[in-house]
Amino acid sequence: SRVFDVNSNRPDKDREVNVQVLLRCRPLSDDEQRSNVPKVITCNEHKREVTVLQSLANKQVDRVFTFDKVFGPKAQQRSIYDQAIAPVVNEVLEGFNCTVFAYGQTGTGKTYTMEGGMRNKGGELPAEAGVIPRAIRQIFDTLEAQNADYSVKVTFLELYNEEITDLLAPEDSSKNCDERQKKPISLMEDGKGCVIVRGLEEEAVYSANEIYNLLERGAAKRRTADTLLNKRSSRSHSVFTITIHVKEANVGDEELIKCGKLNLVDLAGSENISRSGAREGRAREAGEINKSLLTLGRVINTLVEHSAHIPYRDSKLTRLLRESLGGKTKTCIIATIAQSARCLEETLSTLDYAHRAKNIKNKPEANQK
Ligand code: ADP
Ligand code: ZZD
Repeated sequence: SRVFDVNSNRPDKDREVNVQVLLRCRPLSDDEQRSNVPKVITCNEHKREVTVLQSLANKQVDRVFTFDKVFGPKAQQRSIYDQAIAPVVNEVLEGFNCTVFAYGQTGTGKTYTMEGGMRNKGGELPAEAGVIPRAIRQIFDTLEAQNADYSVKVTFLELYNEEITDLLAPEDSSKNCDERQKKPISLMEDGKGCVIVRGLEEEAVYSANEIYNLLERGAAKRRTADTLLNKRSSRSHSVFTITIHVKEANVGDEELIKCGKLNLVDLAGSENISRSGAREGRAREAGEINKSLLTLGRVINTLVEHSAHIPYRDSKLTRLLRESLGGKTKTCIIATIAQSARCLEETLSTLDYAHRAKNIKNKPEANQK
């Protein structure tokens, strides 16, 4: 029996869309260039192919992977945004929920892609600005030009060791550092199967500049946490969410409100769940197993294998992003890799993971009230 969507009279299957998977390869760093490490990656943007090639006496690797889009080492922040992310943000403005994940080994450019760097202050966005600041600008530029009533809210959280930190929580100077961190944040189900993050600061914002100030607060807070705990950033996930409500023109007596949500997720380094059993054993002893990242991988596997039980509930990250994985959200994954032979093993594991994720299907639905 086929299920029909009452709104469109189309078979349910027709609404299925695959997760979009993009691949970005960063250029060699100055250090890598100086030490003359061999490159093992070639990107063909036109054919959307990545080739991994290494010929050593005792080890041959020659593999080709195809993705929805491929961005080589010369690709600029702006061109990735314009080609791959701007269409996603347009969907959010049309009332869809969308999620962009960055996945890859530490040091391959997840944060550079999602956040970017900041050279000059104020006014224009720097050329190094990443997805988050560009999405904010596109959203406000569009909303301001539409001349409609709208509201924009943002949240910014970090998930480390299955604990959520609110990166936007205002500093309370009357409390010491420990107490400040202890504001309880919990995940709750709302009865309709949606997860709500309770205790999270949700800021209403009225201009792109106002959000940049919040980002600064968030980035500063994260840096403090970083110095308190070494290597935290490679093991933590950060989730920036922007929610938009737009009041469309009145249709008769009824008010039409479009609501769209954009999640921008910078995942922990993929080396944290390396397949090597020995490494996992040692990591587990050190309490370093990244439950959320491990569960994300399992959720992807079970979705792709069409298994009956999908272990969403096994971690905070997968509870939080459940709708993005097999649900009603449109999802895009940016897999990041480096060209260097030194990264080969992790690169192959990232490419396999990303390639498998191409098979996930979602059923996006616009939210209209
Ligand atoms: P990750 O978040 O995956 O650990 P980062 O975003 O911190 O990696 O990137 C590691 C370093 O490489 C940073 O210094 C960053 O500025 C640089 N980098 C990453 N991607 C690029 C790129 N495409 N072009 C230029 N520099 C990059
Ligand atoms: N990647 C930098 C932050 C870091 O790791 O600290 S770059 C962008 C998105 C989310 C948070 C911060 C930013 C970032 C920034 C830097 C410094 C102060 C505020 C914000 C940024 C970069 C370019 C344009 C806008 C914001």
